[in-house]
Amino acid sequence: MTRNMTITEVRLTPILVADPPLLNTQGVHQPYTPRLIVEVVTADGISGFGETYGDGKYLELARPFADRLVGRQVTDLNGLFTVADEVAVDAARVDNQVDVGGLRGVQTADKLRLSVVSAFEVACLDALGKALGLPVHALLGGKVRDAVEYSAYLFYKWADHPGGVACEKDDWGAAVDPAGVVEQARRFTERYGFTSFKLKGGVFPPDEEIAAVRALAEAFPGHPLRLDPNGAWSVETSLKVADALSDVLEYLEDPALGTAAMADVSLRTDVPLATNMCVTTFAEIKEAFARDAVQVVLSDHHYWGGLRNTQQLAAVCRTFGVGVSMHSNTHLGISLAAMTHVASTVPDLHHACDSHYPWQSEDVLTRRLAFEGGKVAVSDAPGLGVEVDRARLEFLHRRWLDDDGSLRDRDDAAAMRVADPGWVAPAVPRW
Ligand code: GKR
Ligand code: MG
Repeated sequence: MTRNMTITEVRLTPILVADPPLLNTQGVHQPYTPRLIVEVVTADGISGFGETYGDGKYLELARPFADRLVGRQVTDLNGLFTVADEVAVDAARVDNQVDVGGLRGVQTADKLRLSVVSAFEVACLDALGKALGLPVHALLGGKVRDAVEYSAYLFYKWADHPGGVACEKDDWGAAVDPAGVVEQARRFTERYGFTSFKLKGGVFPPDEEIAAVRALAEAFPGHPLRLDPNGAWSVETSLKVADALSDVLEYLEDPALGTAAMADVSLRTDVPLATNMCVTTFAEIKEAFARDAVQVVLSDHHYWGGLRNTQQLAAVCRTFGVGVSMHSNTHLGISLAAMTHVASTVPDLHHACDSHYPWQSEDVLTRRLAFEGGKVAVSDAPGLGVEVDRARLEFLHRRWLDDDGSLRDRDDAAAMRVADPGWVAPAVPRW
């Protein structure tokens, strides 16, 4: 049978999804977070879906990108990068050195483009897989494991969003001290079976975060533990924390900001350092690896430019004896499916991947993905193996349409100012 895999239509649906009041060094998550759902439709009427950041700067790129895709083939994955090169980035969007909302390092035009490419690449792979009757992992060369392990992503959090705003209420309660963090971890294990834990730090003075990790180590002896302050500490503070937790940490993630500072820390500690902030593009790899600044790179298909680039990153890491793990930002089930497919194909994945998914009570899927024993089973169904609930998608899009604009760009510092009007995102190093 001849298939027509020409892209005849591309639909972009920006949405707002409920997000709990999770704390990080920049502030607190807003009650709703923007995401963009990308749908490519082929001449045969097959739809493929992808998901990425939904802030204005991504939408501005996604629209001209989508227009250029019509008439191309879903098989032309390399061509997506050519299309990306043609899409201009507003210079004003990339002058900030640290991406406040994403906490993921220096923001460049290329990085913005790649974050958009990733959603289209995933959508094309989903459509291609459905057309061929093959799962996405098969299009990537085939899975080497049947399930992908994820870590419990622990956050300091408040019970409610500040300011009494009307929004979805979560049932996790507050976690602002070691006991609260341990209780949150317990609930993660009970609900999802996670056995490895990551605490988002950079929120409280380092001694308090050391105490929280110590409490986790006591409550879950022998389990892999990570702490990630998103570059909030000086080199000296990073070394102090590394020293205090050296016997319990699997790795310390971005204790200090940038390759130079990470290299300084790395030189003076045996605790492995991981990053999703100083190695976020291929161009940043050479210096970081040459200086032995990091021992683990957290891939993220959203900002590395898709699933195949993630495989390439893993190959480079393997070549240099650097480990691979996976970073996550707020995301829904389409992205979790994509993360799981690509992670299933990476041979040397020895760390549990991060996922914010348990924090999202809303989704655009008819059936949410499940964690069992801390793992997501790798689907063998065609494409990503997920089905989009169009009514849910429309509902979440309606919320985006109805928003007065205040939530369409993620801004954790603005959310924090509701509780603390004088708050400005702290300069780094904070401690
Ligand atoms: O969602 O608050 C958050 C995280 O801090 C996120 O923005 C980071 O990008 O989770 C991420 C990380 O590992 O750095
Ligand atoms: Mg991180």
